[in-house]
Amino acid sequence: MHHDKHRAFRAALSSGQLFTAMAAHNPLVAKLAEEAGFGGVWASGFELSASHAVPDASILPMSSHLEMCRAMAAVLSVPLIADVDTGFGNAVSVSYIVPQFEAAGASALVMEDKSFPKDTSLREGGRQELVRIEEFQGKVEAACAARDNRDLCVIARTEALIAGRGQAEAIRRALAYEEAGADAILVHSKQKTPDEILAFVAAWPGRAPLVLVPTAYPRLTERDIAALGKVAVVIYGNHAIRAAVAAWRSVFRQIRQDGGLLGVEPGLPTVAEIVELQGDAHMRSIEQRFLR
Ligand code: SPV
Ligand code: MG
Repeated sequence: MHHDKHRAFRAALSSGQLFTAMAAHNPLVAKLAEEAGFGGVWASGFELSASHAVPDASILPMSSHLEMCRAMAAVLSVPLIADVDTGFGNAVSVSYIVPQFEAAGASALVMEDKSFPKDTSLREGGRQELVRIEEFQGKVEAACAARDNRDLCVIARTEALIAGRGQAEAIRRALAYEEAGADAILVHSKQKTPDEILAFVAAWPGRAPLVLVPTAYPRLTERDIAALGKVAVVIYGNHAIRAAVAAWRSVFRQIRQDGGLLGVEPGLPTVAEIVELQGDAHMRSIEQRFLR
């Protein structure tokens, strides 16, 4: 059912064209991202945690991440990139979770080299502890060995820059993860300018394509990233939940201010639009065929 999407994502890694993925945390948001023309969807742990009003710090169980992925992949015809955080434990844990995310329909998995339980990357003063390089190589190898479909991509994410360990350590780690079999390397930075990431990309001596998450340095555009040549994927990490929070706050505030609904009505999608997004046409066709 998901094989075409897996093939499409694997092909995108070496296509020479930048693949774009928008964050989502539920199937409706995922469908809207596809509708807007993103190449794929990022099943963001940050967004999932935020949507439960808890920190992105290994607090929600793996089953919540898995169910989000299953539900989103079920409505998508573009690839889903699953954020599996640290792999929810060690290489043994990874060996057991990879088949589950594969069965859920993920076309790629992103696993980061932080220790479990993790803290979120972009928070000021976060607890950023990295596991040993050899330990994470074992986790990458375990992920690659545990997949059934060879087109399922394993993306190793280094948090060396996030942890303040510098470019040399980030490159050392990324090369070690490539050697362990990673199909691509995600390198994350929380610097407010693109300089740190641009320096990493320029210095990257590996063959594996790179993945960037430009949340902290939004001035770097897709055109800039494509021109770098070594980056295959850009992930927009948290813009769905931030857009939603802005919209919810504004509409709720206005209804309280006005003491009624008339003021917000013109700016909202109609109920009919939401019904359509629910897949109403499909249910109507079932009704016609089978309800007697
Ligand atoms: C996420 O969206 O869950 C990510 C990206 O992992 S970040 O929050 O920037 O670490
Ligand atoms: Mg995450």
